[in-house]
Amino acid sequence: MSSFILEDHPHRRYNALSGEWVLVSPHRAKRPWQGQVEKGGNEDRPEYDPKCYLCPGNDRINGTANPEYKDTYVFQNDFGALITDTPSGTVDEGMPDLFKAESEKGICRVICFSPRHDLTLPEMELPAIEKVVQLWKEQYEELSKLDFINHIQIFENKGAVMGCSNPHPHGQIWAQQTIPGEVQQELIQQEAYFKKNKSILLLDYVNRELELKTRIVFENESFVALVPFWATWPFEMMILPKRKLQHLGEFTSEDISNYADILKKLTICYDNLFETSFPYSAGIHQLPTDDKNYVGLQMHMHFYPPLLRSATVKKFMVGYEMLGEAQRDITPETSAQRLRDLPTTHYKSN
Ligand code: H2U
Ligand code: ZN
Repeated sequence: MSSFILEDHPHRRYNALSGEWVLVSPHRAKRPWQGQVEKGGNEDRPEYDPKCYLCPGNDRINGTANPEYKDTYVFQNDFGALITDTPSGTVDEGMPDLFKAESEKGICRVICFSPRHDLTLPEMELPAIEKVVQLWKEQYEELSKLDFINHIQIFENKGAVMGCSNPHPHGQIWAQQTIPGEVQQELIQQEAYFKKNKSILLLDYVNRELELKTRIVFENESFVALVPFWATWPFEMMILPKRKLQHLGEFTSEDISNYADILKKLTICYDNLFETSFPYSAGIHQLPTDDKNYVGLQMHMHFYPPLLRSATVKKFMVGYEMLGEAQRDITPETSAQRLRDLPTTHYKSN
């Protein structure tokens, strides 16, 4: 029997950030793919859609009119999952170990990235993307001052396949009282790592990745975009800072430009992969705003895209993944190589 190598043999990889494992089956990815690689439904959208509730000047569903905004625009979500005036309380159905319900307060906002209905982040000019990053920073700073807000989740849900209801380029912010589960888990892992190693998990990680180079896709002076060692989704990526950074409030003007730069590069290569507007859920994990000291925490952005083989063939997290644990065929190293090999200009601009 030959000796174990990652590229060839089934194995499990540990996600040091979440504490979960993923089953990797590279021998299956070696099956030659002779099927078609369909291109996506690249519908041409107008710059302005009179029926879009996010376009400048249009009425939203509740009748409020959007201003004639020129770059970004943020408003309170008219159907927010969280509201500010929830009455405080708990319910336990008489058995507190089995039944726990706690009231939750929060604020949900929608951010339009551009007045242009037809654009997405990779198609926007760098200065326009910088304005989005600048707005994220301002929103984090503003919401962090509210006493009842302890966690701020900035995210983008892109593409109909991800349940996004409107192609107008936009993201969301959900700010709330409690630190949500995914973030709690990552905090526990990062603090435990710091306690053991006296260093920051994601900084140690990115420094080693920069030496190895196998999973790096892009880098600039401040940030690295890579396919994590423990990636679950076929083309999952992360943006990581090269130095200690805990939240957007610490961004210098150079960081803002460099963040816009890496966001643009990453989203262009995603679109180029299957020559389609690449769907994903992406979001920034950063310092909770509960005034606690999280010494091991490093901010980062996750990109979770569902596509596997073409603009229409997605990876399903079903069966074994639902009942056992996540599984992938193509290795993260192969995914990174494929993403690195793509042209750096957007396919639509050719
Ligand atoms: P999606 O990323 O899920 O498409 O989010 C769009 C958000 O916009 C959604 O959360 C909000 C929805 O509640 N929205 C408004 O706030 N006002 C509207 O008039 C329509 C949609
Ligand atoms: Zn629009």
